[in-house]
Amino acid sequence: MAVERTLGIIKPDSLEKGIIGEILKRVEDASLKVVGMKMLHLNTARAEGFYAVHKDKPFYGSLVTFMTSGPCVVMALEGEEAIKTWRDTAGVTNPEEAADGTIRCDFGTNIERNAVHGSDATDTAKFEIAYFFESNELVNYEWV
Ligand code: IDP
Ligand code: MG
Repeated sequence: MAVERTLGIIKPDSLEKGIIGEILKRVEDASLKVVGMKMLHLNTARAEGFYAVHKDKPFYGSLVTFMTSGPCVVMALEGEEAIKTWRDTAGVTNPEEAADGTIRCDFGTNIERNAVHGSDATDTAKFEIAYFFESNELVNYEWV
């Protein structure tokens, strides 16, 4: 196993529900360490750029509208197999299909308003972390 970093987002629907803390608890319970964190209210251009891979999908416009509808929390998360660990903790895209105990099962509203984002691969994690964080905004510390 290898220590990796991944990009997580606590999406605007979660902020509306007042569950930032509940989600951060899931992060740390999954042995994922927050090594970067900031609150942002994405504008259209920044949300479009982040989700550019989906620009030809039918849900792209609605997704961008949702992601710009309110603030979010972006997080760089570090841990063993962080990319898979965070996606497993989040659950599959559609909350109706997400396994019991996952964030999306417990807190997601629908396939669009699904509580959190997680990078899906090494290259996307690198791109997505750099999309929101300068290298000097990422920290190192040890859990003791
Ligand atoms: P992921 O977040 O599980 O990786 P993606 O397929 O990368 O899922 O889609 C990005 C985001 O777009 C999802 O998290 C969700 O918010 C939204 N989304 C995905 N599929 C649909 C859909 O079929 N309808 C509406 N929104 C969708
Ligand atoms: Mg994805």
